Amino acid sequence: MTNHWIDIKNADAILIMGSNAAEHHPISFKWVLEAKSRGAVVMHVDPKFSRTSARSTFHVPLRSGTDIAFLGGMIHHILENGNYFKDYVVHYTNASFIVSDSYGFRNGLFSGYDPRTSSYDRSSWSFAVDAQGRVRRDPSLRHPRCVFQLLREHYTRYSLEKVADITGVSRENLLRVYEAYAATGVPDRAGTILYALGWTQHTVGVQNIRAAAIIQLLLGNIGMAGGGINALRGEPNVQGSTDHTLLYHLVPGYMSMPLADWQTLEDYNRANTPASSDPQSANWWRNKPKYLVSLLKGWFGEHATRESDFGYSMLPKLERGEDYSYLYLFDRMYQGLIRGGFIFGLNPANSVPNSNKVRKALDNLDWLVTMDVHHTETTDNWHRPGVDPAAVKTEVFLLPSAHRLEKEGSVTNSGRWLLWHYAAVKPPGRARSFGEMIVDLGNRVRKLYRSEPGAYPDPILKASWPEGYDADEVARRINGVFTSDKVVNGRRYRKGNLVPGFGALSDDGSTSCLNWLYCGSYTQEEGNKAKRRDPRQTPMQAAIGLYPNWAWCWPLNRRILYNRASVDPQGRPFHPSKAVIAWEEGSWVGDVPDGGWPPLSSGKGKHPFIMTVHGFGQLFGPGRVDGPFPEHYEPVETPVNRHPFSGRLHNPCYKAVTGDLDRLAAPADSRYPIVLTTYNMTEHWCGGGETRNVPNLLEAEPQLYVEMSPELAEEKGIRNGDPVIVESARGRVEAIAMVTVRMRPLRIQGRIVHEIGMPFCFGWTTPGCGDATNRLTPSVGDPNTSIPEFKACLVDVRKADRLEELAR
Ligand SMILES: Nc1nc2c(c(=O)[nH]1)N[C@H]1C(S)=C(S)[C@@H](COP(=O)(O)OP(=O)(O)OC[C@H]3O[C@@H](n4cnc5c(=O)[nH]c(N)nc54)[C@H](O)[C@@H]3O)O[C@H]1N2
Ligand SMILES: Nc1nc2c(c(=O)[nH]1)N[C@H]1C(S)=C(S)[C@@H](COP(=O)(O)OP(=O)(O)OC[C@H]3O[C@@H](n4cnc5c(=O)[nH]c(N)nc54)[C@H](O)[C@@H]3O)O[C@H]1N2
Ligand SMILES: [Mo]
Repeated sequence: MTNHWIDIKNADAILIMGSNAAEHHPISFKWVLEAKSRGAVVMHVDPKFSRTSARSTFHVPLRSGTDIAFLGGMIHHILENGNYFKDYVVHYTNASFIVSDSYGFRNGLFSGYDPRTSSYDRSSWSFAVDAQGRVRRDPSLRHPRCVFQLLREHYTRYSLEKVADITGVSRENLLRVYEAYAATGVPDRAGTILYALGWTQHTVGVQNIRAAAIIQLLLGNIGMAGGGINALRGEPNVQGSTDHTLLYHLVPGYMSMPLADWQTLEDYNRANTPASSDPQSANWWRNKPKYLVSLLKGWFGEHATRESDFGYSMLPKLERGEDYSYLYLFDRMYQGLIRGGFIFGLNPANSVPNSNKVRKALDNLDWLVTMDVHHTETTDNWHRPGVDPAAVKTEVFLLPSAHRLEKEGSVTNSGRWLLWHYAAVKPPGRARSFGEMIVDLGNRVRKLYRSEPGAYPDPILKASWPEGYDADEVARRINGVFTSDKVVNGRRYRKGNLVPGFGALSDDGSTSCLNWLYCGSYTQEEGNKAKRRDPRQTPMQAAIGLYPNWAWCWPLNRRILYNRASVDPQGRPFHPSKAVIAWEEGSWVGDVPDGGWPPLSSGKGKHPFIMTVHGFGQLFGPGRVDGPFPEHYEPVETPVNRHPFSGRLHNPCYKAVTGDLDRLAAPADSRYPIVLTTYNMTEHWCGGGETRNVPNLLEAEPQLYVEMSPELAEEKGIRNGDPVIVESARGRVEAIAMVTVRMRPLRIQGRIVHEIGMPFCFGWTTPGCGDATNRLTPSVGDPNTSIPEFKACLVDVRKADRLEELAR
């Protein structure tokens, strides 16, 4: 989230799209309702009517996978009706930048596309520069090659008629949302966008969010109280684990994983440290070498020296273009390329797409170590229905592991707050926390390497590895310490002292830090700030619900990101009664400003979007692999075979795993005419491995069901409560029909398209509840993130004569 939970109450308009916030993020929704009671309009745009819709001002159904068309129409509406916040757009976004002549867009493809590799050479998506190397700008926004005009041109194609044709949303409903939301494009109103999986789990997932960013920048809603783009994160601590890198292509703190073409630290820094010649651009990532060297110090301790490139050579290097996300991992496993592995608190046999294939892939392992609190479809894979356990070679270990209530540590919430959790009870029996198991395992491997050195022992033996696991010690290492005595800002620090903030991190080896974003969370003076529970605030902070002394948030306890965009160039808040920061008597008050420089008008200020090279919010965003402007493309499996205004039906860069079990339906495939979307459920948690073992939750939601409209049910001769079979090109699933007006038939390109919805939390280890919905979903994903397209695929549904799975 750019903002945080409480801040939602400050919004005048709330667009919830791609999330069932009321059911899956009840704390967010508490603040949504607070905003509503203060007069905010709350809009839910979602294929399914849910409890979120019920409490919104209104709900608008749309076809899964068509959000860019919907949002593109909104961009068009904002530009045509002049609803944008002109001063903000001119001063703070790249609307005025002139784009180089090499950039182009034709018939659904941006310039630089190579059909052989299905990827873009992005060099043509650049800006025109002057003789000093500075980007050319036209603040009047009239230049035909300026971003503003190219944006207008791109989205002129998204007329109401075309958008209605794609999304299935009526013109009236489109206008209702557009008008209500565009009304926030004035200085003293703010709108927020709340999204989650309904946006990310698509082959255009990242571009869905880019489209939202464009809208928020046009309306001047970023940096404002009640504004922002707010990802409602999922699993407890998914924010923390992303920050600390559960993703294969990053190292902690959102820095790139080394690639094979960057053999030395110098290569890495050259490729990854952006340069800006504009003195008014903070270009924050220019500091990356300091963060990387401090990270290497954290990993390799005394072995990280300048002479050894701080241990950089010991890091594994990825081949450019190789994908190690789980779609590809399970494919490699299926191909027999992986011999063994560890699975911690994850139930891929249920939660990963095309789970028939995933289950077969697991059979190919020689050994598998699982760590869970229960038996799941993954831990017990070799007992699954229709399989002879004796025929599966895998040796499986199930290590009893502590439940989250049985261990202490920090959890980072969606608002980037670090919150310390204490263990409520000790784990039973011999169960231990993941941390303890990993540290112990690491030490045993180190011991083995010492006694019988294998190939290349260095990364293992030279790692700065603790003797035992201690959450507090890890928190200190994450914050970072000085590795030699040092004076910073006139203060003397001793070796081993905690680093006060990332401004003090250095690339000379004098600091170690496991995550620069968390630097400042644990200090000499205040200790572990994740433990702070102090409600004090100033009246200005109280006016917007900011609690700066409650816990700590990254970066530097800044609660609202890009908050210098909430003030004019003189430092005066655009919205005085909901000011986030203000320049008063020579300093900033309110939230922690993103950079303490004086206001821009002083000539010594910096542009507010400090994480971008130039310092401007990116309407034109050349950083994504699939285009600088979001473009509507159909899901990989789509009920239509024609794009109403382009020659490209699909995202030309989408990721797909190919193999004998990765069958896909053709566009408008007559065998699979129905759109399927999948979702979480209030009463269960994700794959259900935990909640199906909680009797009252299982009693509340005992069985896999399919939500379908009465119109579709009638067409198929299905009644509420009937057993049905849902089939895709990949699998077949039994479920109970839930006939409900919550699902609506949609009019798409002149004909009726039906969409159905299913939860994915049921699995065969719980008798009688049904089995994985993910046997239906495809292994295709977003080209930037490889997140699977769980939210839209094609199926057919028919009445079943006989129950098998559900009767088991
Ligand atoms: N009780 C409970 N709470 C949970 C979870 C749980 O399992 N149970 N899971 C947690 C986790 S890990 C996560 S990631 C979050 C998930 O939180 P959410 O993303 O809110 O949950 P989902 O149910 O997956 O999907 C959200 C909505 O997206 C809609 N949708 C589907 N396709 C589209 C589309 O193409 N466009 C749009 N606009 N909407 C679409 C669905 O109809 C659904 O209403 O919830 C977390 N909270
Ligand atoms: N079709 C479809 N598939 C999806 C999604 C979707 O929307 N549609 N959503 C995706 C998303 S967003 C997510 S996050 C994944 C989730 O997928 P998974 O991570 O596979 O599912 P979970 O059920 O959250 O948990 C996995 C295991 O962790 C165990 N566990 C829970 N708490 C603890 C604990 O405290 N300690 C230990 N040791 N173990 C514990 C549980 O018993 C469970 O077996 O599913 C993804 N899959
Ligand atoms: Mo999730």
